[in-house]
Amino acid sequence: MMTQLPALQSWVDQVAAHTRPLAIHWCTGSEEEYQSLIEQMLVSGTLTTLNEKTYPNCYLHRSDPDDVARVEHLTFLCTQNEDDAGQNNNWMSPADGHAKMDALFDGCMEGRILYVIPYCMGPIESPYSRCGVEITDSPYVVANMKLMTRMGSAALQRIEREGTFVRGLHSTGELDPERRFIMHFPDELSIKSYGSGYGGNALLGKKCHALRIASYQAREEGWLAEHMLIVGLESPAGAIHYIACAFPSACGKTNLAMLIPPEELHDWKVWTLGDDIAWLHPDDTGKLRAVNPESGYFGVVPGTNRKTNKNAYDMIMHDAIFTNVATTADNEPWWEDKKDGAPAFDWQGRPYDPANGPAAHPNSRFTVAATNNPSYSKLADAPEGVPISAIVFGGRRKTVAPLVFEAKSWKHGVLVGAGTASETTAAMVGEVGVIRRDPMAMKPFCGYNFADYWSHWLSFEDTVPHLPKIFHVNWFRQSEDGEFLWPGFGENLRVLQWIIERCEHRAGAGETPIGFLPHPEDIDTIDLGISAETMELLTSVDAQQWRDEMISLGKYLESYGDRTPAELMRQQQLVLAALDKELARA
Ligand code: GTP
Ligand code: SPV
Ligand code: MN
Repeated sequence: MMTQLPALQSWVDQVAAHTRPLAIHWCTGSEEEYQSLIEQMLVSGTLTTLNEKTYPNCYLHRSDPDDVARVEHLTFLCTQNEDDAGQNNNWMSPADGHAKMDALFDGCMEGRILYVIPYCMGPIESPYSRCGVEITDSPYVVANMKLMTRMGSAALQRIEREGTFVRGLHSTGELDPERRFIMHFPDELSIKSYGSGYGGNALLGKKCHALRIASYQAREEGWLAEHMLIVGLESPAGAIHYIACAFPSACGKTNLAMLIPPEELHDWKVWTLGDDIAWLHPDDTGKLRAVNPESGYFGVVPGTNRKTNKNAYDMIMHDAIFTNVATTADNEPWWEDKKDGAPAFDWQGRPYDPANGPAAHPNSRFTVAATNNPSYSKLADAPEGVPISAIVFGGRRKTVAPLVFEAKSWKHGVLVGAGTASETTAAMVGEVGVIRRDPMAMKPFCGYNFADYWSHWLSFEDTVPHLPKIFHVNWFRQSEDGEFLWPGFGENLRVLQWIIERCEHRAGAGETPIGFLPHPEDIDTIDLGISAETMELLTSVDAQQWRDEMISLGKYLESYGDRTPAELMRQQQLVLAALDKELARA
């Protein structure tokens, strides 16, 4: 008996009988365990060392070239009733899902070690936290889970105390894209993932548990599990506001969560709580509070440099795992826009040749513990989380969406979130740069029907008296020749300052059909070198273009059928009517 919890022991025994591993290892989460896994992976070739002088304790993993991103087309939700999964998910019946996965798992761990990873998503002592156990045959997954989550003995103790846990079963299998599935059984609190070693497909505590399963539970229990960063912004006067921002994959969460104030705003301080996932709970003072279920980052590498984000650049110079980056002649990791060094070998280990495409894979990733981040908030471990002043939605839009606007109300804010659209990125398998609807940045991650999800969001107005204000941002507006019009990164604090001042009822804005927009002068652009025309463009909206946007959004919302909340359609109609009025006047 490795655990005092019979349900856990018997599940592990059952899985072992089915997958037939060479041995079973129960993870404790200790440093020694981490180091011995690293040693073992260096021997097997799963990892290689990087330059030990400049990148101490950093390792490179080169994945199978066909296993570099999330696979949304192979990710399923298995509920009794297909409608409960909604058209936002691929669906299979639980019986079929189990049958398919059980056939794949049969004997799949022969010759491999089965690792049992008890983990706690959220601070170990927090009532908001939830535990799980991942079984995997991948030491790379164990090492990543160690950096990213609170895993090991303390989590096991909590699991034994509580008796319930999410069961995640994972095997890298043969990495055959034809035999690769990620299945969720929310009613059973279980996950089965086969055939991929990539982050979101394999680190089951992250997207599978903390978003898909957790969102399903959150709906039943009256909270929200969201694809959001959490950051604390401390003004020169010493007031701290916490905000939670939902941007789709590879659209700037990690960077915003670790923002470094520009010179003009150097007396602001920024504290990172989380860079990818937020669990939002109503508290007994009538506010929404957030905890980050994770304790590390699995972040996009390309684009990280001393100028865009020095903290992120420094954070990944020690005690990090790199996946699918290139290397220099000095064996340092290299990636596009690093602005330092030059690639000698590409992400597949071939001598670098531009004819083969980018040196680092566009979705190459770093894994680090959050404690590597110099701006990691002391409150990240606070059981009670932090109160949220504003929720910010956003996406990657070359055109149409202005730099920032504020929703008129909570209900309108839910429409704004539901209407978020963004250009696809390399974080998922598929074409890049195609605009798609990504409501609340949860398209790949909502564990139930989006129509029910919007109703759930709307319901908070009845139960939480002091809800955050809702905003929408777009850092990615481009000129006709493809240049970003807004400098982004640290300069985004200028927009966040306006958001906070709106929360404090101090900043100016103009009311428009789409919400409150800042006038150009409401945003501090001192020393930014941005032209008046550009600011005018970024802080205005083309009524005709937004009307088209609203029409297409209306069709999208209606495509969810009877379940779409009438209130959401009403909000869409209100915006449309206001736009029509404005267009008639013009
Ligand atoms: P996931 O981990 O996939 O959920 O992504 P994320 O939302 O955390 O994205 P991240 O911050 O890693 O940024 C993704 C890419 O966008 C990187 O290449 C960044 O350099 C780039 N990026 C981030 N913020 C900005 C910005 O404000 N402006 C511009 N132009 N690019 C940005
Ligand atoms: C994302 O794709 O949104 C990520 C990376 O944060 S992964 O964990 O692989 O999903
Ligand atoms: Mn993400």
